[in-house]
Amino acid sequence: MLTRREFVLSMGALAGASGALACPAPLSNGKKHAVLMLNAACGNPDIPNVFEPALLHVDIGDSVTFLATDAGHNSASKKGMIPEGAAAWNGGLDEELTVEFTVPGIYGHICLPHYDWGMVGLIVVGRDLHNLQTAKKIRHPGSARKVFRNLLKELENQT
Ligand SMILES: [Cu+2]
Repeated sequence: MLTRREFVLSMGALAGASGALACPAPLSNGKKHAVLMLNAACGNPDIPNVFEPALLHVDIGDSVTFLATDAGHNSASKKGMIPEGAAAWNGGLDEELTVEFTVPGIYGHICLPHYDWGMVGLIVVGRDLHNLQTAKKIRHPGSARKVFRNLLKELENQT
């Protein structure tokens, strides 16, 4: 069992050693998960500004650390796209933020500087899709519309 610090260090080393363009190994360690904030998609440099993974399933009570692998990104929950009763979050630029997920459901999150570019992601807690229809109704600017639509479609296809 790794401590949180060791876990984050290993995640950072992993991302650093392989470079932003390589696909990292699964970024989960038991109840702890990591999402990389990247300037370009893993394995596809033509897609700029991404969360990796963009769609992540975790169990109730798990935590997710958003790692500032590349500079200039943040993670913030998207209003209307988190379950009722869940706490919103809004990380600072380049902040390594850890969020604990105790309320089951779908969580949409965005990078504020690159929201228009489609730097968005979904975290699903406890395989619970009760707020799927609510989340689908939220409107988004620019490329975020398409990326969220594709992620939500991918999620629906998994079930
Ligand atoms: Cu960004």
